[in-house]
Amino acid sequence: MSGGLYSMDQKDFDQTLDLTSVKPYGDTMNDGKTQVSFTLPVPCGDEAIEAAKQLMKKMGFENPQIVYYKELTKGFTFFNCYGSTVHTVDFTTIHVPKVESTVMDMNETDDFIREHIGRKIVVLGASTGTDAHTVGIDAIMNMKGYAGHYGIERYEMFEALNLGSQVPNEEFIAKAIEMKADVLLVSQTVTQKDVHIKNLTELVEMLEAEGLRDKVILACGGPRITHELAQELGYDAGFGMNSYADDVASYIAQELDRRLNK
Ligand code: B12
Repeated sequence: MSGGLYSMDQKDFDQTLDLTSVKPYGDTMNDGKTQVSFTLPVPCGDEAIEAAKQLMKKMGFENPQIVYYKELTKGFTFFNCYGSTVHTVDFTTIHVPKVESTVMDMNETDDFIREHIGRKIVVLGASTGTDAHTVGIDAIMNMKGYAGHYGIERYEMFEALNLGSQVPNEEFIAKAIEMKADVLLVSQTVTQKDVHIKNLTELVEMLEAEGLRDKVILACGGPRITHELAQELGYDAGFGMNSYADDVASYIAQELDRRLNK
């Protein structure tokens, strides 16, 4: 994203900004000021503070300051640190793959489906595998909605079922077959030891084995999911933090239209 709005607004703001070598901003442009927090598995004390400072320097921070530290439990110390990073990035060369669709509100999406699909779209959602987090998938599907955005259950032109959390992939697929689902929505929150990768990949492999993969729109979401990762794992789309039902509902409607009518 080079030029355009950014350079105009920012030029008025500060003449010293160079989008080809951007670094964090604290008090003055290009000061690199950054806040970092971490825990070291060492006893709380002067040696721990010195270790944290040395680490900050190795991470590329000049003038490291430990502004807060506290023993978490015996043998573990938590730190808040400030420092000035020496590193920069070239903002003008950044390209992030994103879901390509026009975001519409609930009524616009319902109208779009009536006009282009002519029937309700069947959506099945769940937080799958061992993942116990329900709030993300609820935010997308729940009738009451989330942060002012009604969930997919509220839309007139979706028939939606949310199976909740810890749904095994076998059960998820069996329900999808029973409902003749057009769309499968998978939520994954826990990413420790890459458990999400294993689970998301397993679902794709099972759908392929059942001959179902090409018959559904398959999307996943979660705080550490990106569209790029989702596509790498064999999904049609991925939605990360700050995504809402409007985003995914618009995408589903337009993607199904592309598949059925183009
Ligand atoms: C609430 C919570 C819990 C609750 C969950 C209750 C429930 N019913 O959901 C409980 C206490 C059960 C819990 C348990 C655990 N938790 Co927890 N939990 C959280 C917490 C505090 C909030 C999560 C949340 O609700 N976010 C709000 C929702 C709205 O945001 P979201 O999920 O990101 O969803 C949005 C987007 O991501 C996206 N989205 C999400 N899903 C989908 C799906 C689709 C299809 C689409 C389109 C979009 C989409 O849209 C949503 C709206 O914008 C987070 C920390 C945090 N502050 O985030 C930790 C956190 C997620 N938990 C964590 C962990 C480690 C666990 C446990 C493993 C802890 C343990 N050792 O037992 C267990 C997991 C057990 C299991 N088997 O899964 C870690 C995960 C770390 C990691 N990288 O893996 C976190 C980050 C805490 C931390 N800092 O360590 N947890």
